[in-house]
Amino acid sequence: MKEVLAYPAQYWHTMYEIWLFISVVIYLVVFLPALYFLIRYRYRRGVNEKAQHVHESKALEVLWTIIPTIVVIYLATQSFAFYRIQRNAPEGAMEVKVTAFMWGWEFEYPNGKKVYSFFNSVVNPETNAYLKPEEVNDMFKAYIPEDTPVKVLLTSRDVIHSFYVQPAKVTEDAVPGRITHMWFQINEPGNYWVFCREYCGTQHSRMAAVLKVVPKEEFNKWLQTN
Ligand SMILES: [Cu+2]
Repeated sequence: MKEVLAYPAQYWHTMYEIWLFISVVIYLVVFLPALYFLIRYRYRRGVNEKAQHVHESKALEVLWTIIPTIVVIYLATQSFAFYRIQRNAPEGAMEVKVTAFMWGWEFEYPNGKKVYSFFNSVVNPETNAYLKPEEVNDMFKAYIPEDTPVKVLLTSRDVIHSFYVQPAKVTEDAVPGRITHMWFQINEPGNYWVFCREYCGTQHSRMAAVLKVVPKEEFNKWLQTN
């Protein structure tokens, strides 16, 4: 296994860890003193009969205004930085045009080669149950070179669909009459699902495709064949 399976999933993963860490720290900073005060100043007959009335602490108020502000600004800017990275494909990314239709996907590669995946190419014709991605016939698979950023130019032939690359944890709407874009990169060879993520009619639940990630030489060889 490579260290990073896919982008931009890795950014969400990092972001998740940052938020988790900060949340846990805030939780402890709030909860532990609260627990301490709860016990320390609990009601005891004859000892702690009345609550104390404390008026104003400038230092404390400044502190608990400034620290959360810094934390929030950090989370916002860090999230926005990751958002920008995942919105803009790295330079030199391979461009693939993807056209969604009821119900399937068309992939067009830079040299004009096309691959079609239909709703009935991802299921077992007898049971109508989903196949495993590696069981899908290779002729319906969109080959993708490993370790390579892929920029997807996306549109639709009929209604709104959404192109969801599962391992990369990224999705983008495919809108008729418009071209939208997204990018992803998968580092580990294998078979990965793409699903439609916008309800689009009867076969929406089977509107899937398989990305077959292969080493670059194998991809180039495949690209040259019809
Ligand atoms: Cu769809």
